[in-house]
Amino acid sequence: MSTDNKFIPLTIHELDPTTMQHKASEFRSFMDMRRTVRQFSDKHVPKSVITDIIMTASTAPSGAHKQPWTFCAVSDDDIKKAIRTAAEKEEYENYHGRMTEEWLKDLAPFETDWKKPFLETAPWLIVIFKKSYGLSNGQRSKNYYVNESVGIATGMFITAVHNAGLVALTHTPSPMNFLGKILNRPANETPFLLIPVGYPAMDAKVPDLTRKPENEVICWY
Ligand code: IYR
Repeated sequence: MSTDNKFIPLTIHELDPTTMQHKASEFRSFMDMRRTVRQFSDKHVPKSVITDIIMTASTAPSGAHKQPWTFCAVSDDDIKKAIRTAAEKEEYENYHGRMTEEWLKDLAPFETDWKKPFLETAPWLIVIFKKSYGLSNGQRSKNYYVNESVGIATGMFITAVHNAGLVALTHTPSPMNFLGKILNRPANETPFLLIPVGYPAMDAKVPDLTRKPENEVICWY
């Protein structure tokens, strides 16, 4: 079938099997060192690094290539404070009645609570918004597989943060509608995740976790 669509040759170079195995194993080990961190340093991280990390995330595949995401990068102290205040208000309610006993028990090993100082300490708060539909000059358009697309972009974002030698926290204040208000986002954008990014605090500690082994994660057919 001939169409008027424009296609260009794919540029990717095939690796020899030894190099392939080496790179796959090395990257697995590197990614296995990624940890979610809750104690941040206030050390400066250049805007250009954050730009590269976000634009890496934005290479993610998306439904019909709509790229249905916006990454809001916040370094302004007043906005960070406003986000912290609003998040702590919701989290206080979550930890004092809105979360089930089972949920609180599942969270106990992580020693989280309603206080979120990292929302002011971390040099950058990245608020990822999903675009449930497109909106341009008042015209609505359809987006597809929005949660899948933004979830993949978020995974690539977290990977890019780790690759830059920085740490991140996938934070889920709930409900998150205050983020759209504080950041003055348009009606088609819904907050997806709030991710502080920076250096870990000098004394940062992480829970002693293990990851599931291959036989619990992979089914071969
Ligand atoms: N949103 C709360 C609670 C919380 C929920 C899950 I699931 C976690 O893995 C961690 C925390 C908070 O951010 O504290």
